[in-house]
Amino acid sequence: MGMMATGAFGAGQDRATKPPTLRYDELLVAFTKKYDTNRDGKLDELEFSAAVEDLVQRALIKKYDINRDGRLDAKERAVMRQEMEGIKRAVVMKYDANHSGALSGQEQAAANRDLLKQVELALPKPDRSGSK
Ligand SMILES: [Ca+2]
Ligand SMILES: [Ca+2]
Repeated sequence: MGMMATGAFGAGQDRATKPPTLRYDELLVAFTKKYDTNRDGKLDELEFSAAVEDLVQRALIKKYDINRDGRLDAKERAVMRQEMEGIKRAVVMKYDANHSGALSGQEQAAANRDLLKQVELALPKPDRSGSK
């Protein structure tokens, strides 16, 4: 579906400077830390959904912010909404296991999980040649 752009994690500040080179596991730790709202050291379903939502949000702004002012105005939103409708329909069709026409919590969770997988795939691979 191609909406998860690389660099979704680093969106925002430091656009001009070169992206910080984080190690993969450090990235995951930072990711968990950032979205672990109840501070139990791991991401539960709710925190995970919020994390995915945030990442998607950043990716969307990156993708649809045509005039690059950092936010989506009505026109940019309209373009986004149109495309999102199509994506949403495709996602529902794909993950709607019980064919209810909508995603239940469980189906949504499966969709989110796949989404995060895509994010991970977009990230630089962990360096296996290095020793530790
Ligand atoms: Ca937690
Ligand atoms: Ca804009």
